[in-house]
Amino acid sequence: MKPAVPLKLRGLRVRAVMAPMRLPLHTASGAIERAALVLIDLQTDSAVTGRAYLFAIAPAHIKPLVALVEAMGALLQGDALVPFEIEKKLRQKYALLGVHNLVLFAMSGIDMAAWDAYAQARGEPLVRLLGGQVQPIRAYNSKGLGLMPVKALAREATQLLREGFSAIKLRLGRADAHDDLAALRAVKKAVGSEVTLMCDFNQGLSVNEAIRRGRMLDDEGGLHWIEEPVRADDFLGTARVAQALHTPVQIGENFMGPEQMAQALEARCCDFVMPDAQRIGGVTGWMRAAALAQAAGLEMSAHLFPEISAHLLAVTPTAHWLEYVDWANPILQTPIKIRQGFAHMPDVPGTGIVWDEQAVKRYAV
Ligand code: SMN
Ligand code: MG
Repeated sequence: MKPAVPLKLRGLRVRAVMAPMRLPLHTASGAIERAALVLIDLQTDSAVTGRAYLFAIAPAHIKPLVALVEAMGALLQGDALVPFEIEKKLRQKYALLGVHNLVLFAMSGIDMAAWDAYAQARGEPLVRLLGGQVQPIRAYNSKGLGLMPVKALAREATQLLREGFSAIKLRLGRADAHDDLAALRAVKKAVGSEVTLMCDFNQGLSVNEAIRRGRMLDDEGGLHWIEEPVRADDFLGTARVAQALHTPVQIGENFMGPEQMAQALEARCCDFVMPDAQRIGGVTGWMRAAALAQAAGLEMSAHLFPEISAHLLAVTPTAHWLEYVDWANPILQTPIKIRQGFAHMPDVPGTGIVWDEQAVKRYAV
């Protein structure tokens, strides 16, 4: 029997793991070799437990992130499990500290776990609860292809396509622009012209250098988008870059909530947007961001979190690409399935996130 609704929030259990990554990620703004994940179990007054994970980027950020989620859990204890009300309360309580960065990550994690519980309690997959339907979502393989020697890049690119994808993303932003060009050429040569190829500078360039390198990439051709060429919150600078280039400029993984995305759209600074569930405000923030993208007529992709992003893109009017990484797979009972370049969300109640408890123990920190 389904539990009575609304449920009440009994507490949050917060744990952390350092999960192994099969391919490390070397970006222009630092390397990631293991996945620092914060796991949230949102316990209710019924048998339902909502689950979500956050990506702390580096081990040093785990402690403060866990502390924030726990502090918010204490504030919410006994409250009704109503995601919009939880969001309203947390935004009000954290107004003086500022709803950005780690605070916003913690709020987003709780929001995602709350929606998971909310959907489970109603016996529906998240996508259906949001008014959409279970469907395959077009995905690119975003693992690997970091700042590494050109020979290894070509090999890795073909290997990534063999996992069932026809789109991949190359990290750029080497000290010398010609080395970026050599990397792009090597990958293009290895994969052919049928493959969709994105690139990501991870905020590594100045505005002037981004225009210079972007023009070089324009001349070379074959890129689907140029991602985060300059500092993520420099919307005026990004706008100058986008205006100077033919290749679409993509940003959005660092939008801090829909309110900051609105500022980026106001500045008309990019051609595509790709919010990140952990920074945009979870499911609640994503739905607001999706409306902004629709109003602006911009294609919207997702950054990381493929398990929940698949549900979210299925209810995004201008849905574009899902970014596939397998970083949470080592601790998930049923990782999201990829077939012929599409992510398949599971038709089970909630998001489908269930921990492999033995693995969680193995990688616990
Ligand atoms: C990225 C940034 C930070 C963590 C993981 C991945 C990268 C991406 O910018 O878009 O994949
Ligand atoms: Mg990126």
